[in-house]
Amino acid sequence: MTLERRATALAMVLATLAAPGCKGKCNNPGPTETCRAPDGGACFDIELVGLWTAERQGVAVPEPAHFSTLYGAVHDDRYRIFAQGGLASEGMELLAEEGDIGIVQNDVADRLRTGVAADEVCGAESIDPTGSVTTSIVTDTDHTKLSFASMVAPSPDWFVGIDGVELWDEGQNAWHDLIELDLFVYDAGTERDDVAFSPDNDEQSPLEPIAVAHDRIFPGGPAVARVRIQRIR
Ligand SMILES: [Ca+2]
Ligand SMILES: [Ca+2]
Repeated sequence: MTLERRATALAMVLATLAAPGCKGKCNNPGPTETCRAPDGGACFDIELVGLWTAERQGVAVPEPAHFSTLYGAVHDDRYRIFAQGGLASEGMELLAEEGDIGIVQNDVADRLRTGVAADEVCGAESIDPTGSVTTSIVTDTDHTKLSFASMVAPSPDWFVGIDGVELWDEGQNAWHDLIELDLFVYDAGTERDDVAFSPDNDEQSPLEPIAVAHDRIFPGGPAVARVRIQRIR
């Protein structure tokens, strides 16, 4: 790393540390006691719970199974982390194949700067198959959609995630207090699945649309994880 790069990296770290409220920091999940929502805004805890066992799924759990860094954003309708039926972005390809959030995180940083996103979702680096992680977000009424993704690892290009779940209850004209969702496995359509639970497959060429692949991977199996989105403030 050059000195210049090091200085830039340090500036980014300091900018993160200086962030106000309960703005999530990567790999630093935690409670939201200190979260201060803006007027009309809200703070939410986001808990991902792994439910991945051989008993539930009827398929042996590979070694070393985990869910990769939980990453995403709370945003307005100008952002999508992924779309079922659409092609994966470069960032989603990297996240789904390697568990690497780098490109998606840079994209979210741009969205934070330009007002498209209000906060990032950033959980632990690795979540055990039956482990859990809790992270928090703060948002306002201009940014009511929640999206995130996490690689199902090891795998070719499989992930769990949500795409623009609405945190604002239009009917009640209020924030939702609690949303719980079952998570099923998506295929990002970027790597072939010739060897299941292996990262060493050929590229998918041409790319295929993102699709739910849960029943192919875990025939008849229930959700592999669950997310609990709870309003704190
Ligand atoms: Ca695939
Ligand atoms: Ca690829």
